[in-house]
Amino acid sequence: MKHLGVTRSSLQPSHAVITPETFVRTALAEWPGSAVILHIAPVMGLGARFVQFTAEMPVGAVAKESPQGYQRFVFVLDGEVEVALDGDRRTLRDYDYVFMPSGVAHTVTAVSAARVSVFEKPYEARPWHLTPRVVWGNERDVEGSAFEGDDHLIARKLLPDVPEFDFMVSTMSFAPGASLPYTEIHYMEHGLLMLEGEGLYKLQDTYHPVTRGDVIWMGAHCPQWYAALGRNWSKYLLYKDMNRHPLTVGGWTS
Ligand code: UGY
Ligand code: MN
Repeated sequence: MKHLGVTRSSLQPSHAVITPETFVRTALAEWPGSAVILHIAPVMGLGARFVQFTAEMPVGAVAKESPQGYQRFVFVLDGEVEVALDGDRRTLRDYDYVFMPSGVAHTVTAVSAARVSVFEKPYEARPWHLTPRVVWGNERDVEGSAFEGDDHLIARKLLPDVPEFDFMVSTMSFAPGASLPYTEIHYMEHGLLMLEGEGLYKLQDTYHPVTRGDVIWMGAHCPQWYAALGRNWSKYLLYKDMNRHPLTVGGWTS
């Protein structure tokens, strides 16, 4: 796909498909020694209000919390990392994850060469809510539910679905041939990483073939629909902001 600059990557006002042949590795001070592929960030200028990146960590690399104390969600793709926070120290591997609220000092240390998928977001506090708590889990231990009644389309919520949390990370698993029941349009935005399988993502007016390793950003109100192709189930990791009034998201007030 690299031949003559050909790529499936596509950046549009309402969405972006970002595929591995266009990934550029960079360095971040909080991730010394790791190669960071910054997929989605407000600097895109398209309205994204969160950050999604992949960190490729050599053995022994140690990452610190994000600069402004943003909330952070870490999902292990390959290898093993040790996460230390609040006197707790846990080894995470294969589809293990941890959510750390704003201001929780922590380190992420690569016990072996590891790849992690990370989402970060400033917390949108509400005076009447408690702040969210630390959450540990493994995607495979999370009970799935049939999405809108379709048992060939399984949704797993990796975080508590309560108002203290201002974003959700979930996985959506599709049997070959299964699809979202209709084209969704909603004010919440998405960050997506294809974990398994392949299919067609319809974004706005374009059908994009997508496969494992691809990243998608869907802005607010981007029309979105997915259908799984191939012979195996496909699965994606999905960030979505939630539980906040649209006139206050991103710090806007009316
Ligand atoms: O719930 C959702 O917003 C989800 N079904 N969207 C998506 O998969 N693009
Ligand atoms: Mn959606």
